[in-house]
Amino acid sequence: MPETPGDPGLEEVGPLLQQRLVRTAIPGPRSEELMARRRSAVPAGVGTTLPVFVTRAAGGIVEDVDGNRLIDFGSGISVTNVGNSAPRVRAAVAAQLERFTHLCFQVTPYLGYVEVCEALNRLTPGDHEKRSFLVNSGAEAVENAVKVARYATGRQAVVAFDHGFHGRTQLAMTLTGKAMPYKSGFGPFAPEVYRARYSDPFRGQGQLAETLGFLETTVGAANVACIVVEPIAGEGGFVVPAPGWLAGLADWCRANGALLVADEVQSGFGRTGAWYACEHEGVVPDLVTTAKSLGGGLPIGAVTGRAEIMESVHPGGLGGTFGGNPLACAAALAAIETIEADGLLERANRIGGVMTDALEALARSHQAVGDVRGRGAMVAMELVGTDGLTPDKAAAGRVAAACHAQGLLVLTAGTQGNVLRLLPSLVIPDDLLEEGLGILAGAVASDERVAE
Ligand code: PLZ
Repeated sequence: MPETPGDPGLEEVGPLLQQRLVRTAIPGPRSEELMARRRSAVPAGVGTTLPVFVTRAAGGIVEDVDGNRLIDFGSGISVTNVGNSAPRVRAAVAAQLERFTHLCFQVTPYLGYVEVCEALNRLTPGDHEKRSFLVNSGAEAVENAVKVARYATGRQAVVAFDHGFHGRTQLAMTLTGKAMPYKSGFGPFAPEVYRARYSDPFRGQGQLAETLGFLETTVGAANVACIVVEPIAGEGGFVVPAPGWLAGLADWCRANGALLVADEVQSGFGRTGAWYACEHEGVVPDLVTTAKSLGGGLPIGAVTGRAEIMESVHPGGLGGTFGGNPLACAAALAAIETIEADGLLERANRIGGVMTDALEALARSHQAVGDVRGRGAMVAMELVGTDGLTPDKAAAGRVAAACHAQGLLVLTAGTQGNVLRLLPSLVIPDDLLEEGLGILAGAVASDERVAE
């Protein structure tokens, strides 16, 4: 246990030494060998951000087969907010493993599933009566939220946004706003999906009036079942909408009998220093999707919504074989307890403050950093050309590669691929956070020298 809340000690993250170590080229020879095996067994369509094979991971470190220890600023795309070796999660899963691995909640219920739903009903925004049900992934959560919204409203049109990412299944892919690599060649897409402009203050796009005008004119207010929106666009580049935009959508939905679905798969579950990113805007959505960090590393997703909306669906209309798997439920309850007992929301804000200060300092000294944005521990910078606006995807790729070579795992993002996003676990030790930010700053500085 950490001695002070939000200040995890090394004991808490297990025996894996919380120190960066670069012993070989990255990837090293063993990883190269395993990558060759991967290439013969797994299609290239499943991408690889950093081709190192991992043996252990905890706190702020991933250790690879060549003995390198990398600082992890990705946390499995914000899945391991509580760390990828959280003691409570490990213990809860081990205990559940002794009892049973699976029953199927629709066949015979078990308490863990109900407890996760009770917790989500408590933690999601709004104090109205709610219901939740559990699925296996973010995409499945989004698909189900739309199913429920269509059923409850008796309407078909679904509105999504550019910069949006909602998953890789048919409907979730259709809702996603970026062709390559997510949609190109994978059509036809699901019908009755309309795409509006997302609010992007840096580029001055997507004013509320424009978005609402689109809903009224192009879609038709009476046709809209739901608006599916990320409170902060995740894969789209951590775009934080202009203040009031999200609330404007919520008001419009309420006035027009449509439902607001907040896709909090990436932004939720403590990442932004609140349980849900909507809270920063005082917005209470009708339906909320949760996945990623909900399971403390195990696969689980959820749809939470107003009781009257969720109860509209007939018995048997919702579910799935694996949804709310007992091990994943045990992990989720332990992840919730960890966030609450260890003060990880406060820790997300502290981490976010450190990251934002570092990136803003970089933006002041390097013209290539066009924008720094985010909330809590969900922070990104956009790399741009000499005009301060044109997206520079190549620069983002070079900076990420330079970080990887020095043992810092960073992720890119952005509709134009020019964003570097920081998503460390909320239990990353302070010194690793600082060290990683130093490596990133060095990579931006040397890249600018190359570019000149
Ligand atoms: N909604 C907001 O961020 C997943 C995608 C990684 P699944 N984001 C990471 C990739 O390249 O596929 C995501 C998200 C938001 C939905 C999803 C989908 O969640 O658990 O990947 O299905």
